[in-house]
Amino acid sequence: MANETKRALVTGITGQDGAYLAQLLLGKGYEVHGIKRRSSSFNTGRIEDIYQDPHDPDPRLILHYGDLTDATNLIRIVQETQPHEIYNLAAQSHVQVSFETPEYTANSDAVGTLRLLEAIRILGLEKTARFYQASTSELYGSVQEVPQRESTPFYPRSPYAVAKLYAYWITVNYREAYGLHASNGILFNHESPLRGETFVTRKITRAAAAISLGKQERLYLGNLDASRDWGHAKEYVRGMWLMLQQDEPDDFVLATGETTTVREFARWAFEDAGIELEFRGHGAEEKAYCRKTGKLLIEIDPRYFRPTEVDLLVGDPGKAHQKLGWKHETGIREIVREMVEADLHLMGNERR
Ligand code: NDP
Ligand code: GDR
Repeated sequence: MANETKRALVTGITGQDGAYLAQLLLGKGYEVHGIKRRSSSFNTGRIEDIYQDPHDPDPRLILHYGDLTDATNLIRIVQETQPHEIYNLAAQSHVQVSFETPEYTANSDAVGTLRLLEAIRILGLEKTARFYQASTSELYGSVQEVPQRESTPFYPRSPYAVAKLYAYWITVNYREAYGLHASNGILFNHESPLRGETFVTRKITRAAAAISLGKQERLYLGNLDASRDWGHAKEYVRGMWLMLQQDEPDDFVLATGETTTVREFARWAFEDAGIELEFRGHGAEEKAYCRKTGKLLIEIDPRYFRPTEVDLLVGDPGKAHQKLGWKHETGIREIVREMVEADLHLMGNERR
């Protein structure tokens, strides 16, 4: 394989992490194959900058239609692309939505991972293809230990997390049973201007930008007390790549080691959009007002409360630091600023 171009297959390439990972791999000279779903509208917005016309003489980014719920399709794509590295990032990734669509979530996130692993085995690629599984800090769920590390017991608290628990263990099982170079990245929340609009960080930064520009009146949120360990997506995809460059497969936590409440995140985002917030009240009655004008800007809508919540996540990235040389660089305050600026810009106005 000395001079052979490395080929990577990325499921979920149209998502936040898929876009950053594809960019990283292309920069390293990889030929990148991505699986995208058929959609009635364009779903490749995040990879527009790196998109290559399939008519190019030597395209380095090649997209294939596919779905994690379709085994024959996955087998065919793996057979056609013969990847050296497979990054399984595709998932129904919204925790709250998983309470509404538990069966679909299990099908894509749990059984979908199995289908991809089976494709590798059926095609006899166990010794040539390396596998990355997008595992999650949601596996820790209800707090068992703080900070959470690789040895912390799992206690999933949503259909999403339970599906990801299966995916985690089937990845470990294929490593142990068939000698596959398969690794789990247990990634804590990571954000960026490419973050999906319904996750809380992006929902807040978009609203802060829109409200400051007079384009939105109010923001409705759920649990403001939830605490998350938020890092930058761009740095986390580098950690994924590093895991597949190791001689031995293993499981790693990627996190910053710091945790922030949703309330604090909102306070900073509005501050960066030029609005100082004042929070008053408690629980479902809590509200946030503009300190200067007294205008009500944030209200609680219990619709966003989850049937079972994950209250506190804070990770210990010590193993990744020691074995992969990976460490986060961007702090949460800087991430908030970058996201708000990007949303102000998107809404047609530079920072005022
Ligand atoms: P996104 O929701 O932004 O992207 C998910 C991707 O999966 C999209 O490309 C989506 O396609 C695709 N997808 C969804 N369902 C299917 C399916 N059935 N078949 C094929 N593709 C599908 O997620 P992120 O980029 O934020 O996360 C990447 C992975 O990492 C996910 O597995 C997520 O669960 C996991 N994770 C994320 C963390 C985070 O903080 N971001 C933390 C820990 C784990 P489409 O664009 O068409 O919707
Ligand atoms: P999470 O991300 O569930 O941690 O999963 P999300 O941003 O959806 O929620 C974080 C916390 O914020 C609280 N919250 C709200 N959440 C949303 N989406 N909308 C709201 O209005 C709102 N108000 C408060 C939530 O209750 C929660 O506590 C993300 C996903 O990327 C997963 O795929 C990934 O595995 C984990 O991060 C690590």
